[in-house]
Amino acid sequence: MTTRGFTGRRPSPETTDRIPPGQSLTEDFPVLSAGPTPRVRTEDWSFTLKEGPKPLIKWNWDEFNKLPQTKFTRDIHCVTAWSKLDTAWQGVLIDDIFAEAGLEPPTEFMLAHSFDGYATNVPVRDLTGGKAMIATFYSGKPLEAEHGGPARLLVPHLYFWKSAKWINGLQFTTRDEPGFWELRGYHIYGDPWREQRYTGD
Ligand SMILES: Nc1nc2c(c(=O)[nH]1)N[C@H]1C(S)=C(S)[C@@H](COP(=O)(O)O)O[C@H]1N2
Ligand SMILES: [Mo]
Repeated sequence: MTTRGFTGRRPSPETTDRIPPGQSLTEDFPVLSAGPTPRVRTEDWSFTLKEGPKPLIKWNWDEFNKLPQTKFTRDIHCVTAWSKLDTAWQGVLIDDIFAEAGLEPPTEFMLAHSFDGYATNVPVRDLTGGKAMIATFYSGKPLEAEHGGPARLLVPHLYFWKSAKWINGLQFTTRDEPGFWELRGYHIYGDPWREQRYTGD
């Protein structure tokens, strides 16, 4: 049997390779938030790097947007079982944030913090090496509030709950401290290729 002339919506073998176990492709972009969408005005926005309780450096919106910009096209995978291919983002790499701050990571773990009180933990090595950014544009347009605008963390190789929307800072922690969903049964790390959905997976 041949599938050469097949013109339906079945994913190509190449696409199938990009969908982690238990996931299905979606064309639209679902919105998932634990609470109501905070409306953060850019004049009220700031981003603070902290080591434990100690602030290291803080940028306002205008200062932050002068940092080097990077474009980034990646597949994203939500723990509610949808995956979306080739999503296009623009923002500031975490590498460039650390470089601008003139720091070497003092610990191995971070917590991302957001304006809605949300938090999520990510190892530093998953944020560096070009793997993650603070995104301010999606698909060529300023990031919409529902998807975390004005700025969200984007860590596309982990389940999407790690990509904190409405981010206002990153905090170095000495231990891998669970965030909002990790305290409520989600996996501490969240690798979609190993199906690390829930604690103990
Ligand atoms: N601040 C904040 N970030 C968040 C959330 C949230 O409730 N608050 N939800 C997370 C979850 S569970 C998912 S799946 C993604 C959803 O992002 P989206 O709404 O852009 O699809 O955002 C993550 N980031
Ligand atoms: Mo989610």
